[in-house]
Amino acid sequence: MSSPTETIHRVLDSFRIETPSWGYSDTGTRFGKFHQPAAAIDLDDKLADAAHVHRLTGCCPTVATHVLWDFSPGTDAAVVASKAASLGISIGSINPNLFQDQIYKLGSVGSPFEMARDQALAHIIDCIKLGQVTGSKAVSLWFADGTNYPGQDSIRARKHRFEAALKEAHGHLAKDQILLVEYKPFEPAFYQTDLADWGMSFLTAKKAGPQAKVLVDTGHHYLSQNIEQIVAWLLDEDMLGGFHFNDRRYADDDLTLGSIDPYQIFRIFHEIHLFAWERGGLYPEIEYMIDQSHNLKPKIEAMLQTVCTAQELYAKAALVDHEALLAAQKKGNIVDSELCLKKAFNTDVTDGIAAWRASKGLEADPLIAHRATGYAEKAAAERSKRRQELGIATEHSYA
Ligand code: AOS
Ligand code: ZN
Ligand code: ZN
Repeated sequence: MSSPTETIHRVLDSFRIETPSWGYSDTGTRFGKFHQPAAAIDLDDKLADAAHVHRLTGCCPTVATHVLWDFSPGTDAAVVASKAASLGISIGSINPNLFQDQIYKLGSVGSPFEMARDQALAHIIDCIKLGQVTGSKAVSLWFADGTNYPGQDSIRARKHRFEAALKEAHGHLAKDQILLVEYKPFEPAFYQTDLADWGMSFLTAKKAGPQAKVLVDTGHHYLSQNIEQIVAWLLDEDMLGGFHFNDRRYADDDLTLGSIDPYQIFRIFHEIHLFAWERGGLYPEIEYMIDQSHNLKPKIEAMLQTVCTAQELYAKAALVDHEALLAAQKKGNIVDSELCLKKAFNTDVTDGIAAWRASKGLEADPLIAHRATGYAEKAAAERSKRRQELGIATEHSYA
């Protein structure tokens, strides 16, 4: 068995996590938005921030983009891709927007209106093409579709509309592209959501075609749901496509990963490491992505905190002694089995991760390194000025 330091080194070498463009800009709740001086204003700012995070962490080479918020009809995707490349990153998952246009009032591909369904499908196909131009692997689908009242629409008819649209979309994928199908139990639909849980995403993805997989957003479950069991089942069925990482206390809170329940994320990672160990160290291809809105925390600090937490929990989960676990399970020794997990979770991996960072020429602590660069202060000064010139609302001054 390799030493903890070697294990940490090995697993972190192949661990990549994608940051979301929307995590760098001002976002809010449905009650309002609080502005931050250093928040990104446009796509150039978002790319610069994502590149800065990658420079400090060495494990965030791609940035997820949102079509509409990042790419408008006039945007030249090839230019965006080369801008990203010049900064040392690339465009990651493409996220279509199937929920903001007025036409989507009753849904997108699930809408009873053919006009809305056609527009939604055309938009998904455009996003697939955009992915081909930018060299992105994943087109990540989240649907706000659903109904608010019993009887509003036929649940089965909506299911069929989804199946038809995703099958059609799948036909447009290039060989190296994947379609990720996300689920969410409620919000904005409050009676019935068309893709409400992993089973619905699973069946819809299966019917769409072999390049479609399920995306697990850690905030998209009912309270107390066992997410690692879902992960284990999806792994076993070769249907786990990726994650949207965040944490939650109540609903889809989009809080910092591990801020509420780090053991939950550890248990998810444990299922992945165990799966790979059983296959002789062969890890499945999984897109690890962050989906958070940093409404109150400084954006870049929140992103760095998230990435570091993900690395820490991924490293800890890799330290589970799988042989000892298997032996304890075979004997029916519940306490020893559980202790295998607890022991790994309680291991301090700070030095091991710092050693990994040093071997990559990175500072031991990306957050401290970020603060030392003065990047946020410079961005705040420049972006505040630009906001004023553009007439965009700015933060409240308590002074
Ligand atoms: C919405 O709740 C989902 O988590 C989406 O994945 C995500 O927040 C969205 O795609 C960003 O627009
Ligand atoms: Zn999500
Ligand atoms: Zn969400």
